[in-house]
Amino acid sequence: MTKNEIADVLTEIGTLLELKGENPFKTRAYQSGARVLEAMEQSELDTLIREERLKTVKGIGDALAQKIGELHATGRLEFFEKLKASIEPGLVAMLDVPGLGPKKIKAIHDQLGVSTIEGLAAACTDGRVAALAGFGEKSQEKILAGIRNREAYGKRHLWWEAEAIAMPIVAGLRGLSQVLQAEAAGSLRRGLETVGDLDFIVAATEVAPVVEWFVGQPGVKEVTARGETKASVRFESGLQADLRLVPPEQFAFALHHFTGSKDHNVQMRQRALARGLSLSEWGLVPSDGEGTVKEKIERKGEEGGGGGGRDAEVPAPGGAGITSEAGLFAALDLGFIPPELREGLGEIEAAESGSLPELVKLADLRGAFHSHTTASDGRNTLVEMTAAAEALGWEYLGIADHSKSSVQAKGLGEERLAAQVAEIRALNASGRFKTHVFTGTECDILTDGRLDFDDAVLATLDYVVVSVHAAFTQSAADMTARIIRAIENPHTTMLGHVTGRLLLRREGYDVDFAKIIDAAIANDVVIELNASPWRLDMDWRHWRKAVERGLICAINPDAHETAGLEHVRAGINSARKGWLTLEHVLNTRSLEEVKRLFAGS
Ligand code: DGT
Ligand code: CA
Ligand code: CA
Ligand code: ZN
Repeated sequence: MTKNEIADVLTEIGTLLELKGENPFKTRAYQSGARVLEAMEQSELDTLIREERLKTVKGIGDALAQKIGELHATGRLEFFEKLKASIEPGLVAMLDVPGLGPKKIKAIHDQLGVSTIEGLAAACTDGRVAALAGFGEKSQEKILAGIRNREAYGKRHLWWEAEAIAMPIVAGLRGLSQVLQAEAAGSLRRGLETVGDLDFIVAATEVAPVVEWFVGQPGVKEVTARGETKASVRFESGLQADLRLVPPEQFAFALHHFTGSKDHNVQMRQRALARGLSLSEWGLVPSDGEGTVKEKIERKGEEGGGGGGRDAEVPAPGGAGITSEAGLFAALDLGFIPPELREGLGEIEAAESGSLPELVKLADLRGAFHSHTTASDGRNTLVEMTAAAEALGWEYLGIADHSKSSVQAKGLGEERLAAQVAEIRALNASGRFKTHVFTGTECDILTDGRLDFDDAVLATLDYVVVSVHAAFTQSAADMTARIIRAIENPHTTMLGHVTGRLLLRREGYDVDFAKIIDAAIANDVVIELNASPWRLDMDWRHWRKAVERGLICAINPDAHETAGLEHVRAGINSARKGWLTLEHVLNTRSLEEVKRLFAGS
């Protein structure tokens, strides 16, 4: 295990011990042990363990050193497994309810005997929670709202997490000897920020072994359907997946249909009808107005439309000669529409007139701004982050640690910021990495729209990201005015996470997007597309119109550890869904160009 993974386990142990009501010194030891690890470099930890010197580090005692060593070597810890098993799962689930920490959960459990989410909801509804010391009406309401949200949110999953489950399945399917083609379709393929369920489409020579393999995948908790051409499963995370098996001649049609979206499909079908054709998940056939679609498809099969069998269970394909989605689009006089654009928002018209955008792609990115280091709340050092950016082939990396008002995130004051700037300049001058590091800050936008640093301090930096991190409950008018005031500061380079939303956890604050976008354009301020899979903020639905008006986007990883730099993959999805091309995205530009831009602002 890496140091950050070990730190996660230690933090979780601390939480679970708190949930059990263990002695606070003990729980705190795990939490501070986690912080100590986070502040180290990986290589430092490796050395300390190899030389058996870990327990000499301040904040790490014998017991902790032994556990860290075990996790480092084996990736497992028996103590942790036993601890998890000793706690009722309902109590652990309660940790996900906003407003509930381990101490409160323990109080509820001890005093009301409640150990499930359902029991907790009931105890809130009949007022028992409010009656507990330290709770009250307000927190009872908040807990109940949190449970309701959890139910609504629980039906969807982050794209990032869904993709991590889907990728190995697609690879595994492709590796089966009976499989000719396999793809993940649905909202995952369209790059939507959250996914309801996974949809796999497979063309195979034989069905049974493929279904067998699919339902036997690790993490499958339940097989919810199992038929001749379809199987559905539910994974441990609650995510469900449909597998559909089709004969090879139908693959392109099934892939297109199950990629959706529904709105896109409806428009495609209308377009086909206008050409005297009937488009379905099985094929493209003449719609001669006689009989049902199925009969027509079968008739088409008899005419030899694609070599399909006459078995009534397996409709024969139409669309003779069409073997790819590109072929399908071409048959309807359309250019290939990338999956991300298939939302029924004008992509068919653009494909018809040949004006589809050449969408920005991962390989276009030459660097990124907005990453954190151990100086604030990041979990890798400046050097580690730079090495990771270099490994990605990036020409530049922007550091933007938190500013002093973000106390919880260890925000930097003026002195520490100056020290970091010096450290970055020295690193650049040393020539140790090919990647150039830009000095920056993620500067808090204070309640009234002023910035957390004086102009003279901001002037010492290459660039300035400004973000809201507190006082989320302002009215839309106040929040909009606050953000615009920050945009109007001459030192502001870009605006961070416009709404502060956390997908499936917290709605963003209410803002007037049009006003903020116009202010950004007027002040030459870039708006970030925060690529953290939990944020993807500003939302893709706003980007197309914004860049048409002249806004520039930065796809910002908001990385808090080296692995977080890869979040730009999620950002690219949203950028593509927002119709963005290379010209619209600041971090597709060369180092020299960005340097010039920053020098001029
Ligand atoms: P999700 O799973 O809620 O994130 O969204 P999708 O888009 O993956 O939706 P899903 O899994 O229900 O169905 C996959 C695709 O199948 C969907 O994008 C379009 C197609 N589809 C499903 N139901 C219908 C329908 O009633 N009409 C049409 N035209 N297409 C449908
Ligand atoms: Ca789906
Ligand atoms: Ca589905
Ligand atoms: Zn932030």
